[in-house]
Amino acid sequence: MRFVHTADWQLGMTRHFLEGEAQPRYSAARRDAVAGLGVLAEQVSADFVVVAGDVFEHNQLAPKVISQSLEAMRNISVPVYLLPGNHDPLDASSVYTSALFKAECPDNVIVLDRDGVWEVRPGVQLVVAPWRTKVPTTDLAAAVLADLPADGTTRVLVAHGGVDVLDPDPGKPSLIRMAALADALDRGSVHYVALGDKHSRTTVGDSGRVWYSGSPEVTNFDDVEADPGHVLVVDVDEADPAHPVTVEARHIGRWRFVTLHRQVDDSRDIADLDLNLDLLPDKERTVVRLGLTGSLTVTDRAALDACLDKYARLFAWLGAWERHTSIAVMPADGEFDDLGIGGFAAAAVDELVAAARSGDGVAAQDAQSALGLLLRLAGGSAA
Ligand SMILES: [Mn+2]
Repeated sequence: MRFVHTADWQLGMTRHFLEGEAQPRYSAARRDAVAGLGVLAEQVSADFVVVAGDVFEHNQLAPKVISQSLEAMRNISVPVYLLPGNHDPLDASSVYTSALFKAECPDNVIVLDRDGVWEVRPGVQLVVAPWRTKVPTTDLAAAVLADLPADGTTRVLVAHGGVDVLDPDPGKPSLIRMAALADALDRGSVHYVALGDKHSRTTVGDSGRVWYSGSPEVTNFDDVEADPGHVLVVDVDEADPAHPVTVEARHIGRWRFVTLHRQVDDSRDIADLDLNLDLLPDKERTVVRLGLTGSLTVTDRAALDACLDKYARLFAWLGAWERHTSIAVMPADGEFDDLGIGGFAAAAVDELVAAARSGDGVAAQDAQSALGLLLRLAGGSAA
């Protein structure tokens, strides 16, 4: 038996920093990832696709998002099982019970809206634990695993949320307890655990049978999501009584969110940064967050700004990670000698240099900005 395990599509999600045409392109890429699963499912002859929660970003979606999402799922020719997660729980306002969803839901899409066992075909079952509220007060997975027999049926548990061994938090009663999963696997009452919630591909424990697939398209920076962009192709050997599993990750994501930390103290460092940015492929599908620290002359600061302006036009987004960015700007001796000005203007420049060097908070910053602008307008080496 072979199926595709995916999760955390979070369709309808927006990223606040994406502006203009980047946001619709990103949304379209995430729908395309879903539609692309049809091709993958066919390639690997998967029997079905299971989405382990957070199919949608939330329950209050624009009608267009619901229609387009269902259309993408229609392109997957095999059954697609959707588990409601913490973002899209089966509460009174659930997207899954909305009139539009019900009217347009394709025949191959099945919402796992009932706890417990769902038969995929004789001998193969899903055991599911849908979220009914955003804050469950129990371990939903443990509840559906209790009393499940080991009777030779091939079973896949489909659940959503954190596992206690990865996110120990005694104040969170909804955490999935690894002991309950391990017990069910040891007994042979389930053979694979398809989890959702972590957007990074992650295996839990050492059985090789418990996985978070991660999100098929990146949703956050690399410090939060180390390994997004995958779906898992899972094989369960039904002929072998132990039902061994094989899990193969397929990378299908096309966007990247990367963080670069750089020390910039002179023009060489800026040239290096420029080269690094230049070499990043697929700029229109790449989001770059920069953590820059260092101390620059006014000329070099202007060169850095010009470099960042250039790449901000090329990447889907490029900007500073404020928390990790701190650049001091200090006018160097003789930096403004070649402007070809004298008299009143030269005296004003001297005053600005003195203010910039004073380090006196806002006034110093304003002076540094004014000097940088002056160099750029004067067409100095920086520009
Ligand atoms: Mn979640």
